[in-house]
Amino acid sequence: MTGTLITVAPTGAESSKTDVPALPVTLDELVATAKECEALGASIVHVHIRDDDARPTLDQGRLRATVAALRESTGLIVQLSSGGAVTDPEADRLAVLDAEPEMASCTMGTVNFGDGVFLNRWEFIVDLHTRMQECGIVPEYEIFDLGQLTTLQRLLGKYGLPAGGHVHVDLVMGVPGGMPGTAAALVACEQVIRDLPEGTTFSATGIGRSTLPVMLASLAAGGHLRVGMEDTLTYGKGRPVESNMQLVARAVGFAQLAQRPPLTPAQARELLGVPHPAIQPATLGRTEGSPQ
Ligand code: KMH
Ligand code: ZN
Repeated sequence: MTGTLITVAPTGAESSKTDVPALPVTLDELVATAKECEALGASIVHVHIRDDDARPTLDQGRLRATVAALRESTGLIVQLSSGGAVTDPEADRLAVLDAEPEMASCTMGTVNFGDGVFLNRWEFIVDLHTRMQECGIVPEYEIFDLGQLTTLQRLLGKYGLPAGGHVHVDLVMGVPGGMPGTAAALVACEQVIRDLPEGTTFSATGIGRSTLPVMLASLAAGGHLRVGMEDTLTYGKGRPVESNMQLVARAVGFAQLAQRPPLTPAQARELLGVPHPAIQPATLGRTEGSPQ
């Protein structure tokens, strides 16, 4: 597979709508963003949701409605965040899986996260991994520091491969408290990823100003890309990001320059071992002029 998997992480749990008016926080905004990003070349959407006051929430009803709406309107792989916000309790984070996404994130360790702590105890990691195995949800293992790759190796050795049998890792680089967003750190991770099960793939995202070096390093090292306003709010020096689409379009451009064009959602499913969705996107099988 020579193409590039492009994940869009449009919202996150850290930025406020007041500070960042372009952040998609309502279901309508999220769905519209997802559709546009899919048209540009994204194949996965990494989802955090907000409540009526635009605050991060893991409300079960909203999560289910979000999964249904994204499936209805897009062909993207829907990946719910089980990380939530640093304040979310473990039980609520585990319950995210009850919303039956095709994928969910699964972080491999505790990390200082700016002024907060993103807590991921070993027992909780095991719970997430084994619940996802039971439910047939494909994990994306989130890695904030080098040693978390060794934790993943231990997890897979003790509890076996994830649903779908394929291991996919996302390097989240440049979080204040985690590994730096540099080419050197990415290469160090890539060396350890070689010790994971054969065929393991990785994507990478650089927080803030590390977005460009991480994107370029990932493409050069054979990795995939995650971009979006969860991770980056500045497009260039003194230039706020206008939209998630702007970030996806830039990633698509770099991927094409690297001769590794974006994978379609169907190709991404094949790569990651994600089954085709039970509910077909509404656009499939629709002929021109048929009712919407
Ligand atoms: N919001 C961070 C505390 C994930 O989505 O799994 C955790 C996070 C990771 O964003
Ligand atoms: Zn996230």
